[in-house]
Amino acid sequence: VLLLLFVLFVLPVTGQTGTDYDVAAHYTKREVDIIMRDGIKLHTTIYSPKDTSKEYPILMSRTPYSSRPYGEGQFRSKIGPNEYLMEQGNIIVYQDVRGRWMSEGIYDNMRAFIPNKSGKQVDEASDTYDTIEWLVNNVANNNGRVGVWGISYPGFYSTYSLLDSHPALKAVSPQASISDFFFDDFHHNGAYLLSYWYATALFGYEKNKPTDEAWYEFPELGTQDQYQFFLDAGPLSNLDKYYKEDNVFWQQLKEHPNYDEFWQKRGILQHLNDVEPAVMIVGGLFDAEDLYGPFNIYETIEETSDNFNMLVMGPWSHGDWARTKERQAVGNVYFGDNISRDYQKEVETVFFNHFLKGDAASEIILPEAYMFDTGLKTWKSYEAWPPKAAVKKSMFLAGDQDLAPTPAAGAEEFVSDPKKPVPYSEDIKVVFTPRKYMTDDQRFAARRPDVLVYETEVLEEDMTLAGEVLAKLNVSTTGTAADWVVKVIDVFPPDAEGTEEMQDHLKMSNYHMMVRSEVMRGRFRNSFSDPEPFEPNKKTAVNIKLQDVHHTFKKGHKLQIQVQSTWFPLIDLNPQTYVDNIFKAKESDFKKQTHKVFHDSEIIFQVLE
Ligand code: PG9
Repeated sequence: VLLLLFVLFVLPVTGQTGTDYDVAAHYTKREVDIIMRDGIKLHTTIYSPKDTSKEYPILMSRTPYSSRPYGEGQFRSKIGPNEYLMEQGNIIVYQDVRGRWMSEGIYDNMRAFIPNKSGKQVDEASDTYDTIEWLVNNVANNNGRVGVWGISYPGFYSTYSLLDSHPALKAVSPQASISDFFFDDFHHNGAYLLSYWYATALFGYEKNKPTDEAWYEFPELGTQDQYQFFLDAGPLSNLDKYYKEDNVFWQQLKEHPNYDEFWQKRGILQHLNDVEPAVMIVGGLFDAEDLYGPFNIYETIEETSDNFNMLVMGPWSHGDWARTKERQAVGNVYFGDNISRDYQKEVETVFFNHFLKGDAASEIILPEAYMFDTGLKTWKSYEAWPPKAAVKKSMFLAGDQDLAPTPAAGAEEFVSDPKKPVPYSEDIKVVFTPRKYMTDDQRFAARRPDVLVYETEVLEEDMTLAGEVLAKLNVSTTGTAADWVVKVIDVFPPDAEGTEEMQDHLKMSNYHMMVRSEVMRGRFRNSFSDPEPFEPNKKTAVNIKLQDVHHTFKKGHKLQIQVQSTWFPLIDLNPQTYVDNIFKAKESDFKKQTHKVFHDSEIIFQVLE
């Protein structure tokens, strides 16, 4: 069962999918334990090209998901960032981060960076520095230049490598990188992602010795129906029985419901100053796990550093770009063929070759921002992101079904019932993390009385959104607490057809494609660290910044906004009466309330003229 869970839930996260490249024929494998400055040994697997007539850069990925398999002669099914880099020949290194799998030490989720370390003080930056120092001095045929890459948590360790970076580190590609667990993965704007509850099993338990056997257990829920399971479970405290006391991360999540020092010190954006290595940030525009990270890491480095820094955002879900499948689709929506392979060959390989093998001072043939238009289904290059030509355009939630250029008086209202929450998808199964809902058809939601719908007339010409979407809601509630969810939707025309490539030949007639979505837990509307209740029935401003989009709404389509207050079980239920800590709310705290959204609520788009 554990192996099945690992294959089903964790393997896809790391992008390690099968490949027909014969690794053993071209690489020798060596496993070493590298000693860090505090004496802890980190287990490191080194794949060196068998052709020793040349020198090669070192490409490293540091991971909490295991640098397995172990044992002589065994090779990972896919050892490199992509097959082109494997075929060219690079020294490829994987390392179990401190406290995971075969490495020693104690694990700490999103371990906080320690500025100005001294003596035996350690963090992921010092572990990376010490590892690179050992590699460049002990691995044969290396050319003295090192690259780091990684997807998701390995993306976070890639970003971390930029801090107090080793002089041999020349190119880093943080991909789907976590930047802050209060906005990536486990929370979105303070709302706890209940759909991640399962993942605390993977990251909550301490192992007591280096091991290549899973030491954690996923809870056995007895059903695949995740919506019903969590609805029946009720308050979050009822979930404790599935996790033993020693699930450290589950305890930490419950004890830190606000953006307090526990989360703040683990955020990495605050430390991204004067970055020296070249950086290529990669992410998926439909990445349900880490979308905040890529955009904010790119933007922070742009603001604080003069290094080469580029952004690549494609039509991908979490980690899609590392796979070798031909047909690229997210959920029901098909985007084209060979998109990932073309990116791997023409972007990722070019980036690493330029800075690790070529003349780094020469002009690189890559744009500042390489962005996929998820409406036109084509790539575009920009000199800046967001593009300088983007201009603000306001629309207002001006009435029933009316997304208008001007506000109106009055408000729309709906009853929000925690006992009948809005599903986040029509296909909710027990998953390690939510992954495929980001382009789902939202018609099911549009037809619910507790989802407010506003849309434009049929567009008479294409409209391209390029950049953030800011929802400036004016709301009220009969209660004292509420969550607010805003969804941006591309409504396809009645005659839209599915594509031949779509095996299910799904007709896209009237398809309500979700383009972007975000939640704001209302208590955090003025501060993530100092939450406050709503005053019943008082008109209150709630601003929600939705992550950037790059989407052309084509002529004949409509742009639709949906507003709702539950999004289950993607996020946990809000009791809708104010309690200090929702993780400790009681059954009696959960109450049906009537919410209002006023017609002067504004949605500010960035439109490419
Ligand atoms: N960011 C992803 C994740 C982190 C922690 C728990 C579950 C998922 C990832 O590393 O894939």
